[in-house]
Amino acid sequence: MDNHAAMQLAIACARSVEGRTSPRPPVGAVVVQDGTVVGTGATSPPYGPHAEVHALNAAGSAAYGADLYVTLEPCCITVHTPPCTDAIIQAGIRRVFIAALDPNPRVYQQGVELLRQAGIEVFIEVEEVATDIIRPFATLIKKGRPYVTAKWAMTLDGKIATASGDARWISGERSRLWVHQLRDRVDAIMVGAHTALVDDPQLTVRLPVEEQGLVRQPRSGPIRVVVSTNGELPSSLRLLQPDLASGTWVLVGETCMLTQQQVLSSLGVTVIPVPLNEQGKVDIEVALSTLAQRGIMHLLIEGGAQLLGSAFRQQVIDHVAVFIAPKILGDAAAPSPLIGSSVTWMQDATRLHSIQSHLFDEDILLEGEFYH
Ligand code: AOF
Ligand code: ZN
Repeated sequence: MDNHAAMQLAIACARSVEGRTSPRPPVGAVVVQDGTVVGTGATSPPYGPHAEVHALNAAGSAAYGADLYVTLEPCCITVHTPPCTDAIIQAGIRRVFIAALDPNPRVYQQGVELLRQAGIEVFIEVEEVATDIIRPFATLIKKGRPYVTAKWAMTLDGKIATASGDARWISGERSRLWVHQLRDRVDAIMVGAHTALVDDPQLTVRLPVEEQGLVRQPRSGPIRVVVSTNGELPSSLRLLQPDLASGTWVLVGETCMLTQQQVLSSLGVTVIPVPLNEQGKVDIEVALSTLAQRGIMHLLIEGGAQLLGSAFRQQVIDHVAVFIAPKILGDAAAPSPLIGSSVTWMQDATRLHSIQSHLFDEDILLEGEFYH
């Protein structure tokens, strides 16, 4: 196995635990002795061993004199587990290949330095994918809020539903499968109260085994989050049914009637009161830091227009994934994906960067990052 293949395997290990490690970064590690893989590992859910420790344990004595490929700079601190740098040194690893430095200021470059001081050769070969995988962790640690992906599907004329609210389905089956793969990588999925009412979504991951594309460690699924300032949600909603309710959080305004909060709690959902913004709605920035404190590292916002609009205005959307379906509604009354900002000149429009596009049958998926 060559360098490149070994790092790709480490990346696949990291990917297998995306959405399963929060608030820790998902990391993959591979130990290679004489061109043969002798151990692999991925970060455990909090607070089991880190990826490197799993890989070294799997390799056992074969780790002595071997190379370690790791998607993130090994940690050199004790938070919940002992430093990986110690384990690497003790195992007698000869060379370490790293695909991304740790954005945690307590580790950044210091993990590398410690390994070098111990006489280990360290190669930092930054891989874009490895950087992408740790973006949610980097956002959490630097900004104290989750990394936010906004996703929507729209027609060629930029509509997300008909004027009557019908949105099933704008995009095709293949696109919708991709959305379930995305849901499988995030910690929580958020919608506004209006979307919860009109669409009555489940916000669960539904993936046929053959479509998973990659082996993932099992988990109970992403947390479902509904933002509802007044907390008035009918108990008939699918998100509030007993099978889903225990994993559903409702962010209500601090002004939400206590009796209303009790109604929701009695259904089994977690009710989280959040201060209001100047418009008298749940303040999205405060909501996000509350979610971060509860361990949400990657949040997917699936609509609607009001919620996405306020997230956009607060500049908390990091990543956008938009499906464009080859359909036209042509109705001025049909809703747009995101509302509430006005820009006079095209040159002032907010632009995405790092654009990627894919074709899923007849739909285009456009993805990108915002500058900030
Ligand atoms: C690694 N390998 O698999 C992960 C790392 O004790 P914790 O889990 O809170 O982790 C402390 C820090 O270790 C964490 O903030 C991050 O910088 C790094 N995570 N490091 O060597 C891993 N998950
Ligand atoms: Zn570690």
